[in-house]
Order: sequence, then C-alpha cells, then structure tokens
Amino acid sequence: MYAGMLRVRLFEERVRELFAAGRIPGFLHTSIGQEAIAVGVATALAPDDYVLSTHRGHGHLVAKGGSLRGLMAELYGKANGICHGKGGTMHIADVSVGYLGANGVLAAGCVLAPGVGLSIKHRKSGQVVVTFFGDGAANRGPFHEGVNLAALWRLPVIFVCENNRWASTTAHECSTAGGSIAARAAGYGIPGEAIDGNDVLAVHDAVARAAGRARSGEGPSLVEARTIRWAGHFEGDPQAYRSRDEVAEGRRTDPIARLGQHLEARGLLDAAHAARIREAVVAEIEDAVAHAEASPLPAPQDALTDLFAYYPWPD
Ligand SMILES: Cc1ncc(C[n+]2csc(CCOP(=O)(O)OP(=O)(O)O)c2C)c(N)n1
Repeated sequence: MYAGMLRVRLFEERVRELFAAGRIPGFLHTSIGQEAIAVGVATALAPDDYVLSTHRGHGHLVAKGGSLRGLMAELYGKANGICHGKGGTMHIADVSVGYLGANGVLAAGCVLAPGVGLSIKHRKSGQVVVTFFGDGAANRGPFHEGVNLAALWRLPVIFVCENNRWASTTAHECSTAGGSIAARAAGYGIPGEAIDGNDVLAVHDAVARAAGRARSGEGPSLVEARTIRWAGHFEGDPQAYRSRDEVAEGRRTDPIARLGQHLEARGLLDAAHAARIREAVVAEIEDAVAHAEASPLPAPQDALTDLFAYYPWPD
C-alpha cells in the first residue's frame, strides 16, 4: 500500500512537470492527496474485479495494476499508449486490468456500474464492480438512478464517492443538501458509510466489507471517502475560491506520510527501506517517461480505426 500510494503520487507529480513543460497535451486533472482511496479500493479487490473511473482517474488505473509505460505514452498521445494515443488523460481504458474506463461525464459511471453488475450476476462470476465519483457528481441524477437500480436488483456494485470538498470551484456545503452523501444510501435501503479517505487502511476495510456483501448476493454499498485534493481542479486552476490553509491541512493529513508513520511505529519500515522504495518507484516512472518520449505519434491513416464497434444485429 505504501509503495502503491507513492507510485500514484510520484507519477502524477512527474506528469504535472511534463504538462507544464509542454510534453503532455490536453487538459489535466490530478488526484494528488487522494491516493489512499485509489489504493485502499484496489487492494480490497481481486485482479479480475472491475472499476469505472472519472476525469481524475490516473491513480485508479495505476492502483488497479495498469502499466506506467502504457499510461504515460497515452498521456503523451503516442501510438504505444494504452488506447493508442486516442484516449488521453480523460478517456483511458485498460480492460486487461479491469479498468473499464475513465469518463469525462460526471456520474456516468454510476449508471454504467449497474450494467456491469448485471453482467456479473448473469455470468455468476463472483466479481464486483466499483464506480468512483466525486461529491459534485453525487448531486447529479445518474447517481440516484444507478444506486436505485443496483439496490433494487441487488447488483454487486460498490459506489465510492471521493469527497474532496470541491466540485470544481463549488464547495461541498454549497451544493450538497443534507451534508452527507453516505446518508443518501438509507433512502435506497443499502449500507452507507462515511470514512476518512486519507486513511488507506480504513478505505481498504470499508471496501472489503462492501465487496464481501456484494459477492454473497446482498447487493450494493455506498462508501463516502472524505479527502483533500492538493492541486487545482485542473492544471492551471488559480484556486481563487479556497484558502491556502486547506492545502496545508491536506499536507498535514498526507495519507502516505500517515501510513509511513504507522509502519515505522510497528517496525515494518525505516528510512533506508523507504528510500529504496522511492528509488524503485522513481526508476519505474523515468522508464515510463523515456518510453513515452521515444514512442511514435499515431499514424494519420489510423485516425479512424477503433472509433466504432459494429455488432452483428439479428435480422
Ligand atoms: C455532466 C457534466 N457536467 C459538468 C461537467 C464539468 N465538470 C467537470 S469536473 C466538474 C466538477 C466535478 O466535481 P466532483 O464530482 O466533486 O469531482 P472532482 O473534480 O472534485 O474530483 C465539473 C462540473 C462534466 N464534466 N460533466
């Protein structure tokens, strides 16, 4: 978990630098500060379980086992990227690790997840699907539609809300009636739990409980993980809507430092070991950067491949 969170953090810090240097095109949202949620969830799942992600989804993919090389090349828009450079940061997908896709449409995963859950139920495969979404997305209709259907049909879905206090520039308390997203679960007759999203062990435990419930046919759960995003909503966001104190609070409650202290107190980690972990993570990231830099751009004649899927319709 410690190495996993550090991989997400250092990967995204490097991506910010590369974006600022003009190496990565497009529009970028990072999840720095929120790593405990991605890693706590992924470590509570089996490799063949599914996740549906958001516009802030690099960490979800890295934690689920996505390749740093494939992701970095994708962010560069290169042909060797996971989606051959056509997805970029907000439309990544890697089905080989159960990552069914990032999504730029807020709460879209909440209505896709019951579909995945229904497929799991019909196939009796024993898998579960997690859908991540933000506190802002929880105020959109698809959240309610998705939770309702999953609850009604007892589908193996885990709704994980990453409540980072902001929906772009709008504060949680200015947009969310009732104050608690977890409490909304009661309206649909399913368990809803608000947890400290900067405590990776708490996230893991909550999702492990929800997964156990889902696998035994008891249906969906809602987990609201409260956290703080350290960077802007997007790269370049001047953040005039919040005080610096909040970022300082985020750094004080840093999920990585917190787990590090927990491990040190139990004699499971020391400074030399932590340095070795960091060194290995940095080497992996630099390898991914070199790979992305050396990869070719997609060929113009491939522009229209993979854009449409044709299904044989019955006559
Ligand atoms: C349906 C829809 N409406 C509006 C937007 C524009 N938009 C992109 S991110 C965002 C805020 C999202 O807030 P939240 O769901 O809390 O996620 P966070 O960005 O905090 O991770 C908005 C309004 C969008 N992408 N999709």
